Amino acid sequence: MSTSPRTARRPVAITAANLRVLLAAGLIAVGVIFLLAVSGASERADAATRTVKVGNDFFSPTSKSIARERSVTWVWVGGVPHDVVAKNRTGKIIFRSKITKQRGYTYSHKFRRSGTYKVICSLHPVSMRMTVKVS
Ligand SMILES: [Cu+2]
Repeated sequence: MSTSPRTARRPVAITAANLRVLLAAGLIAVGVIFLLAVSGASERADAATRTVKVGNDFFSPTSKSIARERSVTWVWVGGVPHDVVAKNRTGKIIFRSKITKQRGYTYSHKFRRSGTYKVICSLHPVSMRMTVKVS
């Protein structure tokens, strides 16, 4: 009885049909990569518009409008100690960063509820005030 197992695989012949399948797969891969790149770029652009500078002694800009479930990122640029604090009407702290003078330090807060948030620096509460409007 001849039961020689076929261990060697036959090489796949390069036919026109196989080339079409390869070409289609390649095009799909290129398309997916392109879409990922585009969505990544728009995410970054969107994030850039939600950045606030923490300077001496100012926030810039002093007003920000965003959608719910979005974050605002404060970036320290001044080199003098500041913080970022938001309180509600009753004075309860909603969020607060640490006090730091470190340039390049960032603090982000994700806004889950719509409303108008008053943000201050607790060290310079008169000159450093801003508003985040969440819709
Ligand atoms: Cu300050």
